Amino acid sequence: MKRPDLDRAAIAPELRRLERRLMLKGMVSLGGLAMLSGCVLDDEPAVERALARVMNFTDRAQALLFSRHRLAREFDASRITRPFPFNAYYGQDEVRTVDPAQWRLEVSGLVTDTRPWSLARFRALPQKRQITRHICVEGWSAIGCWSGVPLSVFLQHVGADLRAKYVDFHCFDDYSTSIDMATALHPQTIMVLDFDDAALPAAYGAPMKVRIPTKLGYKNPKYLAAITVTNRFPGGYWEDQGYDWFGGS
Ligand SMILES: Nc1nc2c(c(=O)[nH]1)N[C@H]1C(S)=C(S)[C@@H](COP(=O)(O)O)O[C@H]1N2
Ligand SMILES: [Mo]
Repeated sequence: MKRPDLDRAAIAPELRRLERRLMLKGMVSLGGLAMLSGCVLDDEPAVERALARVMNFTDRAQALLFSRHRLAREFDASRITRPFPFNAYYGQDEVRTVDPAQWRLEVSGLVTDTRPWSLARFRALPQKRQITRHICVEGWSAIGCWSGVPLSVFLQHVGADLRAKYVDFHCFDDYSTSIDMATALHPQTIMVLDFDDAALPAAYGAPMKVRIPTKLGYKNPKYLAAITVTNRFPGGYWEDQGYDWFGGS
């Protein structure tokens, strides 16, 4: 393969910043990206386009490798990390709370029933419990115990079009993320009400978070407020800033 040009002398300072960003994310150098994408990278938009092409390719590869029947590893209770770490795009002193009795989950998009859901309605459904490892791209992981309603059960209740491509999550701390339908239907993807066998604490996403042990930490939304089933690519808070969209763990 002919190595595409990368004229380092012509690289503007913005590109150097971008290259640092790529390296920090443990991805590739600009030269590596030029090789992978077969593009000439002479300005920032060209680099962004090339990066998008490579990430798009790895997302498709990850989606092909993903199996609804391959389970994330589960652990013995003795392995639970205590205290469990807190993380968000802000500090723990800024955690937002809502009255659990007033909270409702908004439902929209490709569903037949858009009535909002109360916590009581989720409590009335059968719950699943898991002890799994949460992996954050910032370089830490922790094992926790979560229980709740499988997302697949909820999607069936609201008459979701299960052939739709995406499930989009919005949170009341202005966070968002989205997943592919195969992951939404995965048996370990659950709408969490309890952490460590007690009501989910504020720090970890009260009153409801979605636990997806087959995905990296940033794809596990806390403080859930709204769910949309859609065919339009939804992105997310970190994904829109360059984190990998598929984000498999
Ligand atoms: N609503 C909301 N969900 C979020 C985040 C956030 O800032 N807001 N951060 C994500 C990231 S990067 C991580 S690592 C986990 C942290 O979850 P924890 O506090 O239970 O460890 O939440 C994810 N979900
Ligand atoms: Mo994270």
